Order: sequence, then structure tokens, then C-alpha cells
Amino acid sequence: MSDIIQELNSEVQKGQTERVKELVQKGLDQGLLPMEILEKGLRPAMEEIGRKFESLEIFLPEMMSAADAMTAGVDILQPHLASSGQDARKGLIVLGTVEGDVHEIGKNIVSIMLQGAGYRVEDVGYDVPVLTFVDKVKALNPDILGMSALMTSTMVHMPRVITALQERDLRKGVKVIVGGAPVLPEWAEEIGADGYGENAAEAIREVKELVK
Ligand code: B12
Repeated sequence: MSDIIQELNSEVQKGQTERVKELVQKGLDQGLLPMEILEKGLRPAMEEIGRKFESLEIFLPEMMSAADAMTAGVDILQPHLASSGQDARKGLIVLGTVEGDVHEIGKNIVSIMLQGAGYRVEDVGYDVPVLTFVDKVKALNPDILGMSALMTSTMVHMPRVITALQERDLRKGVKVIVGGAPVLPEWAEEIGADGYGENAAEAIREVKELVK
């Protein structure tokens, strides 16, 4: 693994935002692929932070600093990830993080990558109430509704959105995909979603499949 990737991993965990920005830029300058920086440098750092938080090695302030550092890194990568073929309007995706859940880094990455793949994304943010998703689907008539959840306590809102769409006769007109760390393919199937993505690359693959 390159030194930059290794250092990035540890600086994200330490919440060293300025250093992370420098390292991401350095990585790009040295020809590392944006996806490599994201998937090998930044994302594993957050997984490690999650593990340390769970085992009480660190607490919320450290998790927040690490999240800020990760976000700063993603901001630098954004134009590089989103640069290919944005003009092609292949389809519309409404994307948001479910009610009660403020985790948005992963959702934002999915959004950037989908835009990079030429889709139009209407990002409805985080902590999105069930009925806001429904209203957006009604108003925008998207090809895909994407929902993200990072907590076992919030993923339960996903089926509530699906049911609310069914009740308003909106479900047939939209494909639903779900993702986020605790979400599994079995869960997607159980709640009647059309697709699931473990990461942003899979999210794109799934959208391509569903929109064609
Ligand atoms: C960063 C972070 C935070 C940040 C969020 C900052 C932000 N702006 O997003 C802050 C510090 C605010 C935070 C707060 C909290 N957090 Co937190 N957090 C994390 C952490 C460390 C990383 C999440 C992350 O950004 N990962 C990096 C991204 C790139 O990965 P990702 O989100 O998984 O996204 C990828 C895929 O999942 C997929 N994907 C994501 N969304 C979607 C959507 C679709 C449609 C598709 C197809 C794919 C897809 O593609 C993405 C890109 O590859 C996780 C640990 C973990 N392992 O996930 C804990 C974690 C999620 N948090 C946790 C907890 C408990 C909390 C708090 C309750 C803590 C507290 N005591 O206050 C609060 C919750 C506040 C709330 N109401 O939401 C727990 C949840 C436990 C559980 N059982 O559910 C975790 C798992 C930590 C742990 N191990 O205990 N957190």
C-alpha cells in the first residue's frame, strides 16, 4: 500500500483535516486514482473509527473530527470523481438518508458517483421524514428512489417509506434502492426494495441495471 494511502488512513482517524486535504491533493498529483484514495485511504479509516467508537476506545468528539477530516478529503476528490460524462441525463434519482439519521458521508459519495456516471441526482439531505420522500417522489417522478441508513435503529424507516408509496399508488412508478453500513441484501429483499448497493460503485451498477 502506498505511503500516502497509509498516512491518509491514520490522519483521517486523528481528525487532521488540513493534513488530510494535503495528502489527498498529493495523492492526486502523484497519479493515484480518486477511487483508490477514497476506497483504500478514506473509507477504511471511518470503519476503524466506527470500531474504536463501539469498543469505547474513542468517543463522539473524535468520531466527529474524523468525519470532518473525511468530508474535507471527499470535497477535494469530488470534481475528480464527478468529471466523467455529467452531461448525459440518463435518469433521475432522489437520494436521502432516512429519518432520525444524520450520517451523510456515504450518501454524498453515492450522489457524487451517480452524477459522475451521468445521472441527475436530487439530494434531499439527511434525517428525511418518511413523507418528505413520498412528496419528492410525487413531485419529481424519479426513476429511482435511493435511501441510506447507517443505524439499525433508523433502517426501519425504509419499509415505512415503501409502504407509504404503496398506499399512495406511487410505488409502481419508481424503483427503490437501499444502502448504508447495516443494510444487507436480505434486508432489501425483505422490505421489497428493488436493489441494494454495498458501496458507491455497486450503487451505480444497480441503478444502471434498473434504469435501462
Ligand atoms: C462518521 C460517523 C458519524 C458522524 C457522521 C457525520 C456525517 N456528516 O455523516 C457523526 C459523528 C455525526 C456520527 C453520529 C452518530 N453516530 Co455514527 N458513525 C460514523 C462512522 C464512524 C462512519 C460512517 C461513514 O461515514 N462511513 C464512511 C462512508 C463512506 O461509508 P458508508 O456510510 O457505509 O457509505 C457507503 C456504503 O454504505 C454505501 N451506501 C451508503 N448509503 C447508500 C445508499 C444507497 C441507496 C446505496 C445503494 C448505497 C449506499 O455506499 C457508501 C459509499 O461507498 C460509523 C461507523 C461505520 N462503520 O459505519 C458510525 C456509526 C454509524 N455511528 C453510530 C452511532 C451510534 C452514532 C450516534 C448515535 C452516536 C451518539 N452517541 O450520538 C450518532 C447518531 C446521530 C444520528 N441521529 O444520526 C453507530 C451506529 C450503530 C448502530 N447499531 O446502528 C456506528 C456504526 C458506530 C459504531 N460502531 O457504533 N457518526
